[in-house]
Amino acid sequence: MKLFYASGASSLAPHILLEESRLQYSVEKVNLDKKTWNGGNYNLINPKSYVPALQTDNGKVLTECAVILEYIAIKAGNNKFIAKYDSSEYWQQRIWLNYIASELHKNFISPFRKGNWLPNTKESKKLVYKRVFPRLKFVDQKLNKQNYLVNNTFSAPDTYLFVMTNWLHRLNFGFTNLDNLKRFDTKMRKRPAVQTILRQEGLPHSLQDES
Ligand SMILES: N[C@@H](CCC(=O)N[C@@H](CS)C(=O)NCC(=O)O)C(=O)O
Repeated sequence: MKLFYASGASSLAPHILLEESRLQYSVEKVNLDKKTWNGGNYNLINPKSYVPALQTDNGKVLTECAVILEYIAIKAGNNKFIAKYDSSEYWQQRIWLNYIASELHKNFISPFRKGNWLPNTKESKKLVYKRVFPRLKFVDQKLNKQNYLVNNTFSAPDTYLFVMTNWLHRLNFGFTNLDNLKRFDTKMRKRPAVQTILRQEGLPHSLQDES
């Protein structure tokens, strides 16, 4: 499997899950400004023009972070990162994947930027915080007395949620009134796979704070 990623972008979630899974994989860095990668035009890989994209072993290209995470989790086997299809845990995990994709991920994106980018001005940051805070607060309440989203056990959606808490750091939003999320973020950062991938990806691709 080959993951197309940009440092610190949502592709961080499948990158971490691949590392956790111990499946064989390689990565290709994408330049989101130029839409290029080592092999040329990135839009030929993903015409949607964003990361993540995952090229499977049979050459298919999968897109959409939540779907890629489920695919990796299924490939990893043993229901370790995604529960058995149709179990109540499975549906809870699917609900979280979808919630993070539609209610959090996209709300972190500023309408004032070209492309799907995090906000970069004081005004746009304010607006984004206003939109993400109530949704983050909901997650925070669900994490009360829980280390991870479903059954207190690490699974695929936790990697996606970690991208969101990582963005809280990146945007200097902090964790005021989000104590459980802060605990989650700290816990995730202790996982060896998370440490390895954060080190490998290095500085985020786009955060040039112009405020
Ligand atoms: N719906 C997509 C959104 C992916 C997305 O927004 N990716 C951002 C990085 S987090 C990106 O590549 N933006 C580049 C651009 O739009 O130019 C998903 O869930 O995977």
